[in-house]
Order: sequence, then structure tokens, then C-alpha cells
Amino acid sequence: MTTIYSNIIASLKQGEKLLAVLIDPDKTDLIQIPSFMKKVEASVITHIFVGGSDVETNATQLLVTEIKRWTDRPVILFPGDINQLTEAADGLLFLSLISGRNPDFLIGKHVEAAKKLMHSNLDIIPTGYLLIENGKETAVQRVSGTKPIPRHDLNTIVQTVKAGALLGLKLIYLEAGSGATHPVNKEIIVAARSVIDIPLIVGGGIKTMTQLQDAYEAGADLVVIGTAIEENASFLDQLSLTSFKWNN
Ligand code: 1GP
Repeated sequence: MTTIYSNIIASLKQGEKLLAVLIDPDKTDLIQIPSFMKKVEASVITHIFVGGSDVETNATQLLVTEIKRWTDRPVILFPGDINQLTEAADGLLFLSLISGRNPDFLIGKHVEAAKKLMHSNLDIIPTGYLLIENGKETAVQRVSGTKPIPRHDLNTIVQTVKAGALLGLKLIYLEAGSGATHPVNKEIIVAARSVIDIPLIVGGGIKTMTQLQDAYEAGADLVVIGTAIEENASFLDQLSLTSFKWNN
């Protein structure tokens, strides 16, 4: 079991909820990182995810190296493609897009990456990644060429989550897509939570404290926020250690 993963499990056993900020190398100016990380350090953010849909080669490595100068929080790759793999990070969500039927994103990219990852020091966490329809087309949908599962099709969502767990995947990530109109709703999170005992990540379109709280209450163990923080730096202030606590 990897260190990052065992720490996630340990947190959940203690009833703690986890929060990741998603930083996209393609949308981030390195010069902003020191002041941004200062805010992250003062916040309840527990993990830093780095990734994007279209990222230039080397941009991820440069960004991760800069982030790690300013924080001890785990930096985890959340890659849209193989060129985003870098040993500068601590961990990797090894994503299989199990909601889709594109063999490249189910296993093909993984085969291409395997040689490099066999000798990696990254904590590699096999993750079942489900794209749930949110009201508009997302970058994941465009890049992967897959259809999201309709958000009213609870049965397919639940059976897919179960299948992911039965395959031995270590995390399930319910994704509405970056900038989603509708975040993954409570009903879906409750249903997914009820059929697995591995950690559940929820992300996409979460822009308010209420939506964040809703996701936790429904059973998300780790929530990912990218766009809301990118577009509104004061959102990070609301997540400061003093003003927001979800762990009773
Ligand atoms: C996207 O789940 C993440 O992959 C975060 O989405 O940018 O909408 O917060 P947002």
C-alpha cells in the first residue's frame, strides 16, 4: 500500500474529510505560485493535484518542482496524458476512465506508461474515473472521445462504481468535469458511497461552500476544486483554517 494512499485511509478512519486543489499547468503562471501556496498553506487543503487536458511537455515538471518548494502537502499527478508524468511529484492517480469505452483511456495509455512507471518512485494509486454528465460538454469528454454517463442513470453509475471496486481499483473518482454546470449531485454520491468501501473522490463544478459541504455530507471523502479557486482567489480565503471546519 502506498504512503499517500495509507494516509488517506488513516484520515478517513479518523472521520476526517480531505480537500484537494487542482492546479492546471496550462493555466498557471509559475510566478504566482509562491503567494498562491502561502494561501494554500493557511487553508484546510490537504492535497495538491496537478493536471490538465492539454499540457505542454515539461510544463508539469516545472510547476510541480516550484510547488514543492513551498509546501509539504502531497503533490499528486492527475494527468490528462502521458506527457504529464514526472518524478518531481509524490504520487499519481493512475486513472482508468471506466465510464467510457475508449480503450486508450481504459488501458492503452497505461501500457504506454508502464515501462516508465515500473521504476518510478511515485506513489501510484489505481483509480476508477467516472465522467458524469453535467449539462455541458467538458474537456475530459472532448479529449477522451467518450460519452459521460447521464446523471439520471443512477443504475449505470452504481454498477460502474461496483465494477471498478471489483477490479481492485483503490479509489473511485466521480467527475462532473472541470467547470461543470452541475456538480455530481448528492443522490449519485450517496448511491456510490453505499456500494464501496474504498475512498470516494468527487470533483467538477464545485464553486460554493454549500456544494462542498453537500458533497461531504453525501459521502465524498476527498473533494477536488480547481476552477472556483482559479477564477476567484478569495474562495481560498474562505477555506482558511480558522473560518471553515467540517471535522467535528
Ligand atoms: C476537474 O474535478 C476537477 O477534473 C475539478 O473541477 O475545475 O470544476 O473545480 P473544477
